[in-house]
Amino acid sequence: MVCGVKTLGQFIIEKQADFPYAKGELSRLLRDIAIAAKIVNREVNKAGLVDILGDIGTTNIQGEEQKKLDVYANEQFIAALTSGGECCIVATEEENEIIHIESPVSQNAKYIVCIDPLDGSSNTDVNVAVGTIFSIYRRKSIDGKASLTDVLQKGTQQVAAGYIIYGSSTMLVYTTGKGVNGFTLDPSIGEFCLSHAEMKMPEVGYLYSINEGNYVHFPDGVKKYLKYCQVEDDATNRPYTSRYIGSMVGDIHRNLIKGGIYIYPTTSKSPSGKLRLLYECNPMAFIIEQAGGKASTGFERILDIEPTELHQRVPIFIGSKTMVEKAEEMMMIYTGAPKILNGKVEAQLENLGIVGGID
Ligand code: AHM
Ligand code: MG
Repeated sequence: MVCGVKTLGQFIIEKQADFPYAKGELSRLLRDIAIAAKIVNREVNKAGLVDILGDIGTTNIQGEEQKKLDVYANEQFIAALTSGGECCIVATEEENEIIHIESPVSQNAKYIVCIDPLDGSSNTDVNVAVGTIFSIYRRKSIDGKASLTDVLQKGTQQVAAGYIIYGSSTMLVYTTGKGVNGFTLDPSIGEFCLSHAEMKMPEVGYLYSINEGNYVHFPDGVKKYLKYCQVEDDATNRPYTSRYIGSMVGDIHRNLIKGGIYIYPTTSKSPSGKLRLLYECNPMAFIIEQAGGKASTGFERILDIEPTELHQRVPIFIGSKTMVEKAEEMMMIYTGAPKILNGKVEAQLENLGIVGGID
């Protein structure tokens, strides 16, 4: 081992002391996820070489059935969580129903994992960063078989959350509620090594990330916020820079490091937004809050939402605290209750430096 390098495994064991009653189960669960991530990383990296990108059901030159990477990633994470023994239910974005893990080693398992195995997978065809997002809860029920009720917990109940970004380098970033740490995969030793200790998101940012092609479908609050981002104002360093990959992990990872906001709002076409509360929004919100940022629906904190369905979608505004707060203010004024839309709004609009209409 190279002197001075701290691997994810070493770090996890060291941090186990933060949880006085921990018996190592959570550490082993994180280790299982990291192992699957390395396998998925290998396939993502060689995807172009082996033509793994073909449609499901087609046959490759070796006569093997092709699997798309998102299907492959889903299988790898489920397999790792099944053999690891610490997880009783996996809920994955790829499956309609929860998966009960009933292997003999999992009989006393008390953790629930919600996972988006390969987010932004439409980007794999074009060699752009994709990611895995995961969220870990403790089951609430004491005995018997864990159920959907154990999965539908508020984001505040997460015991850990993280993402893996398969990019120009591969990183695993996670939190257990005591700050955020990032590990870069060193391919020469096959280990995630601590590279970004105690990550903090800049409170003020200058990047905004949103699919602006949907502009006509956005609520007025979002339209007004975008105009705010685009207006020239030297004092607040506007106009801000627009950056959108279309891969949530990539966009949020960049904004976490540089400062910025990522928005996927409701649209007239997707009235609940696009992104899933359990697999995407809650874990990202936990990480970003732990790094000093903020995550909301525009009106309420993401982590406070009581889930009602497994694949529930919510709008999300996530990133640097001051940017999210400004967007929330715009949502409250322009998309909130109509009684707020009065003469006072115009005055606030002027204060914000917005000139002209929103269309
Ligand atoms: P997916 O889970 O089907 O990959 O969708 C989630 C992705 C996010 O990573 C990304 O930010 C967003 O969808 C992009 O959506 P759009 O193409 O509508 O901008
Ligand atoms: Mg996704």
